[in-house]
Amino acid sequence: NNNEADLFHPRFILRQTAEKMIIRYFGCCIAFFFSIILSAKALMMRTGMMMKLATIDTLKIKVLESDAGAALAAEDALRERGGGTLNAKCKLRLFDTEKEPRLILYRDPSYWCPYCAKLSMQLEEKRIPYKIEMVPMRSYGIKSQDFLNKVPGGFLPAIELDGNVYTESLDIMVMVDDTFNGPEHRRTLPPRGTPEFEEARQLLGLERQLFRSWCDFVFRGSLGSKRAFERDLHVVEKELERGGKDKPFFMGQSDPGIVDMQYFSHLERIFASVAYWKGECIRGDYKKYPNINAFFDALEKRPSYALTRSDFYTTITDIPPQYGNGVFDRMAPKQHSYEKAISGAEWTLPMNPDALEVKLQPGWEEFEPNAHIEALFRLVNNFSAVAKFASRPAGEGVGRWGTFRPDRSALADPEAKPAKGQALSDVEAALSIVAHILADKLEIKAEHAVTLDEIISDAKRRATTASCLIYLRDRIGVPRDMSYPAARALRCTLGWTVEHLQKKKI
Ligand SMILES: N[C@@H](CCC(=O)N[C@@H](CS)C(=O)NCC(=O)O)C(=O)O
Repeated sequence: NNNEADLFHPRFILRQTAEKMIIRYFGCCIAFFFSIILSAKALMMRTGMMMKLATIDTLKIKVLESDAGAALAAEDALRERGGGTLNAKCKLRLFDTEKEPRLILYRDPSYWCPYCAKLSMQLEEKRIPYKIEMVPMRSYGIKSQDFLNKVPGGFLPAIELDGNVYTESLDIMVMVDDTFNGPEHRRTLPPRGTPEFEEARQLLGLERQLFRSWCDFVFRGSLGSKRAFERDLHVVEKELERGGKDKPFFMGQSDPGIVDMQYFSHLERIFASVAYWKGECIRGDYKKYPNINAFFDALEKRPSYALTRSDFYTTITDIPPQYGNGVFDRMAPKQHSYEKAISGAEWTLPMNPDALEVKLQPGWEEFEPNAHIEALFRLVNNFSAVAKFASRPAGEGVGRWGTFRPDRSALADPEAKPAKGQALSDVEAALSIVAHILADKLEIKAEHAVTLDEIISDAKRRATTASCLIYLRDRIGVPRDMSYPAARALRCTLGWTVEHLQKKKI
């Protein structure tokens, strides 16, 4: 009796509605059932991918089990006792003696002071036992009253020899060469009154001239300054021609002397600044500057220099508080790409082995194979301090030191306080993922991402953690913290982790 009239019969409507409800109800149940199965499966998959994070202590043991990690630990242990090769953390250099050193070198903790670097190389090359006291340059912190009582002007470097304090690096180097003149200490300056001594004096003058024309070119950019700088650099290039391949140092020598020491630290700064601000490549251009490049190839093999050398990023960030900002040559065809490369455009994973940044800085090949181990070793052995340092943007005082003070480094926050609680533990968690990626030889695995997402899922916490990792990434200093290849491995890993945190949680 399904005629039209019945369709509006209340019982019919009721029956129809009940049937619909039953169908809907069962439909919902089935959908609900399947959705539970699917999400349980997804959860199981995610949980399966989630790493059971090894503790930092376990990673410490793991890194020590590798040959490269064990070698780093052994070298650090030697350094503690005054032996081993020089790096920025050394505080005692004994050169096989057991006597208390007569000399204390006061230098900046990061090798950012070029005058400290050259004096340090002389002490190493001459194998003079010495102690090292670290004193911050004014752009990075306040000097102790104790140091200011000794050196009222506060200038670095300074030395204390048998209790007397001396300043002015070149004067110190000459005095040191005269004082430590026995057979166990190679001479670094030709004897006075000889033509070689006169030649050395002239070359020292040429270095000052190059220094001035570099300052004029890079920091003032005055008219004609590029030509003047290049002219001086070519004179230096010509001077280095003398000894040929076997004797790549000034005055045709096979070992570096005071003249070489006077040159290298400013040349190092010249290479980085001219690439960054002017788009010109000097180190690495073997065609145009074969002798300057051969000089550095030889220098980089010397233990007195190998681990005190900086990278371009560190140099271009430590130069401005000392010298002012460079003037960009926007017309130079390569300036923009060099600037981008040096300031970290490619700091992410997977690492690009052909990155322009790497091409601009040759001579680190020895450190490249174990770069990830070196970075991991430094990170895990200093984990809690690194995490606290990185957490500063979530703590207090970041930016206060450098605000309205161009003479102070914008990257330094000597008075900043680390974060506590959640923000600090998030940074620790993110850094622990960074450590795992390094331990996995920089290979990104799904579990790295999933684990990070599980631990830090809240958008605000992710953004805060990302800002902390950026803070750390931009403050890794070469040679202070590690070699350039290790710093690059760590910067790239931090870069990837930041990018991941900045993506929305999936
Ligand atoms: N003519 C001096 C120059 C030394 C110099 O300029 N040192 C800078 C650092 S690169 C310095 O101590 N500046 C004060 C400071 O930063 O505290 C020398 O050769 O020793």
